[in-house]
Amino acid sequence: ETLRFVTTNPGKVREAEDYLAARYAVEQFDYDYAEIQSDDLAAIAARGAEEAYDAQDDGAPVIVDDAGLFVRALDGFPGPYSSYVEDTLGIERVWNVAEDLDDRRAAFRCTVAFTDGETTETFSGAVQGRLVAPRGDGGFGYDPIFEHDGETFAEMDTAEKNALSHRGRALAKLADWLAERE
Ligand code: ITT
Ligand code: NA
Repeated sequence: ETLRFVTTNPGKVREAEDYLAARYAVEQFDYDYAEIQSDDLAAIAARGAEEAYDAQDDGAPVIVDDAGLFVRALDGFPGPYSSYVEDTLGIERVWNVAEDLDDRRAAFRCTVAFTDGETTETFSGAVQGRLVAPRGDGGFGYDPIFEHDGETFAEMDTAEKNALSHRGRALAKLADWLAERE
């Protein structure tokens, strides 16, 4: 059975394979759903999943993944604006801002929304870390400046990142829920 992962980001699909490939053929669905203005990642993801579900023709289940970087000393900024900030400032300049902070703690948060047209469920995960000067060339997005236990996410391979990450935690909950429904 096909599962469409609605995202413009192939890095997310790569990370999801580990959790979903046993059950589904995971296909990237490069559809830009309307992100509603909200600071609630679960609300954004659930609405996005339902919109994308309706936009395909064959009724395959879909998932949407909405994530962000929340910097503690900046009251959670960029949070829901993480994508815009990465595209405009870029991670080097985010690091330049973070470098001037005494407290460089940050968290990644992720919500995955699943819908099969009948049931919509959301699953969330978070991971704490701190911002550092960029290191590593794995992963994507803010991974080079996010350090957890001495390693940046960009220095980890997919399995290591998944075992710790916001997305890995959300996907593990989704996989458990899917297994229980069978
Ligand atoms: P889609 O919305 O099409 O899925 P996106 O990359 O814009 O792709 P998000 O809005 O969820 O996805 O991501 C917000 C930002 O956070 C964006 O700049 C991502 O690169 C970044 N991001 C998300 N997950 C990340 C992760 O695991 N590691 C590093 N950066 C991440
Ligand atoms: Na997005």
